[in-house]
Amino acid sequence: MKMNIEFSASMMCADYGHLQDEIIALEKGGIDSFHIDIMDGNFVDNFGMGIHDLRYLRKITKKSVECHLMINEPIRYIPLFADCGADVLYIHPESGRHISTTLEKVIAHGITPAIAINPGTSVETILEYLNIVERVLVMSVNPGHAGQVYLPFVGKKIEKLLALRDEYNFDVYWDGACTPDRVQTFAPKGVKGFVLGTAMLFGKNRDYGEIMSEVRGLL
Ligand code: S6P
Ligand code: MG
Repeated sequence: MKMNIEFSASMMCADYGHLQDEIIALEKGGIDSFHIDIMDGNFVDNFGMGIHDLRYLRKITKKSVECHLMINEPIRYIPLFADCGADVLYIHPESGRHISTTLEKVIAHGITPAIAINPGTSVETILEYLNIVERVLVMSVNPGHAGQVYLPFVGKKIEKLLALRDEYNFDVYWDGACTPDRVQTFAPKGVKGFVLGTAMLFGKNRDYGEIMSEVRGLL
């Protein structure tokens, strides 16, 4: 039986000269959702996408739009993200003082609560949050930039997290340096979804549909 895996396009890697065409081509190519990397130049050493990008995407697509918040004190901005139509919010445990309060606020605004963990953050650090979240986004590269090298020690952490799914009821997602062979290895283990960026989807001069059907063919 085919696995039902969710593939999300990392829009930070898209061609900004033709954003609407990109969204349409990705949808036609079979992408399941859109991933927006929001950065504040402080939590990470970069500026990614922002609230205007979220508003624009929300206007163009009916698919799920998830926001990965690489910003300090995200609790301050939950109503703003709700107002702009975010479907999922990924929160980093290092980004504020009261992360479980932040996650409860996400739920109160009707958004899917999710946590994102850096390569250097342990499963133990986020254990209690597993009682609250529906998803854990495992970063296989450090946050802040596309096109980085995969950190292989993250694989062990993914296995550890997967073993906790029944007890805590959440799904594991992958973000960073996602290649077809990593999908082929980790999807059968139980990873539910993958964020696709420059390693596999963007800047390849290939039809998105072709890439997507190739990767789905591996499952
Ligand atoms: C990194 C960000 C990611 C990247 C994605 C890019 O801070 O959270 O979502 O955009 O990893 O993919 P790739 O294939 O270039 O690593
Ligand atoms: Mg991301």
